[in-house]
Amino acid sequence: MDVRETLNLLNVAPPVGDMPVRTPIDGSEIGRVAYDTKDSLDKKIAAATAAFREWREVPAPKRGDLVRIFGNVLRDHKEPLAHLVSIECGKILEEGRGEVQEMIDVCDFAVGLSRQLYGLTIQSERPDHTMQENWLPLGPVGVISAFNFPVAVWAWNAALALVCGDPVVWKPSEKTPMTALACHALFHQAVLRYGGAHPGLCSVVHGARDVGEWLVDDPRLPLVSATGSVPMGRAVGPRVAARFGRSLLELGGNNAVVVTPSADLGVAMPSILFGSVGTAGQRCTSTRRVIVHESLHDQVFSTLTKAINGLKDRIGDPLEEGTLIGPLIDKQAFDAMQASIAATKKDATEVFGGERVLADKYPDAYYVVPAVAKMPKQTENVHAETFAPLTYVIPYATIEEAMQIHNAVPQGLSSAIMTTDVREAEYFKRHSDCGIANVNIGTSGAEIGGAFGGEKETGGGRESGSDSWKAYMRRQTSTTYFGTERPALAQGIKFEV
Ligand code: UN1
Repeated sequence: MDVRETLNLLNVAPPVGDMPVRTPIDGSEIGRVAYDTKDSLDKKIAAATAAFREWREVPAPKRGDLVRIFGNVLRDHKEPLAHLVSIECGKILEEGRGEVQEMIDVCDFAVGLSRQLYGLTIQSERPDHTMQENWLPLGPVGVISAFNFPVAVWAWNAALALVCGDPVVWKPSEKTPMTALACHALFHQAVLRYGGAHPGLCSVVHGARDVGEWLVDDPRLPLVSATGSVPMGRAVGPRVAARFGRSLLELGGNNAVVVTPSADLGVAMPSILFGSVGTAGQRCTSTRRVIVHESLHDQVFSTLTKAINGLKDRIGDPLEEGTLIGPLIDKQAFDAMQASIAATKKDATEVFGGERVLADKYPDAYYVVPAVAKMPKQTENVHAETFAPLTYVIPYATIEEAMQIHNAVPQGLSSAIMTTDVREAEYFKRHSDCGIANVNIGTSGAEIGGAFGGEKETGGGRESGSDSWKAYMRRQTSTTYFGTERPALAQGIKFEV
């Protein structure tokens, strides 16, 4: 784990400041950064506002050129950036690579969009009139991102915002500031190759909650895109709304896989395992619940726990080849997991795993055996998201009951059904209340091409693919009269003088 060398490869000067940054791999300090003050944030937002005045005038396909170059810079630096992601947030290197790949993919997607951003033509009710709907740049976008996808989620926002004509002011999680600096340095390289751009086009601000609040309250940011917990979203949403800003919220998930009697378990179990223990259960799309037909309850629980048992020696340093489960982000995450397990023990018939491992080797880091709880039914404890590997296996009798259990939680991000019965699959898609509903693949690991996000307490936002770009632009309806007579009024109104 050579942080300095990795930063060198990414052209990042080791940052200076007094706020320590720690790696969850062993809890050691890997550097220090300086937090922004109200004044430095104000200057960055002012620069973004100035950059907007220039950038909005650049034709969208030319804006796409910069994003294309950025995607290529990312391709050239995929390995060291993935390495830094692993070091800073603890996900295994392979998943770090996947995260950088998501950045590259969304850049490609945004480049294509830069020649689209289609509006509409609308038939007018009046003679010699045309009606159009145009999409125009919105303004500087504030992005608040979480530790668990420290670079991809910013890229989803930034690549789209940039082709839409919007500068970006990014506040990364205070747990992962170094990867943000690396992205910023790589973006700077892209700007140089592009031939220059306003320095306020992309900026990074560091800090804790207060910095986030200043950003959220700033009327110069017409859109705030925030990823994090439900309590965070509850704070952000109303504050942005109070100033009539727009927010795009990606909050908690409580994602379930429904396993029906017709499921092909050879297809189902690998997805359930990856969803439950991959990224040490720290994805917003992680599988938290397996709602399984009562005839398979014992079998699915024992297959899952046996698989996890077989992974015990694959828990460890995420940079090491062969590791499949890295550490939790910090002690707070570990304590929250232990508290959830203690509460679950009252409701569960059996709880597997959950214990801390490797404490001798890494006294300041938190590695755990993923936990699985066998539940006789879904209880109140299951309604809360625990951002750690803790999966509940819950039985159901009928598909209607499965969906009732499925939809009973307050979150609505991702869902999946394992079935070979087309009727069950279609019933599930129609009744899942989530933003994502998969068939025979798990809840996590979405591609960038689809709109990503969820309903209910997940916040309703959509990012990355499909028409998510519309959040980064403002819509304008435009009616033009090209006749020579007195123009007609709509609705046939006569106003004769
Ligand atoms: C997140 O956990 O915040 O679908 C994002 C997935 C990833 C993104 C997760 N593509 O699991």
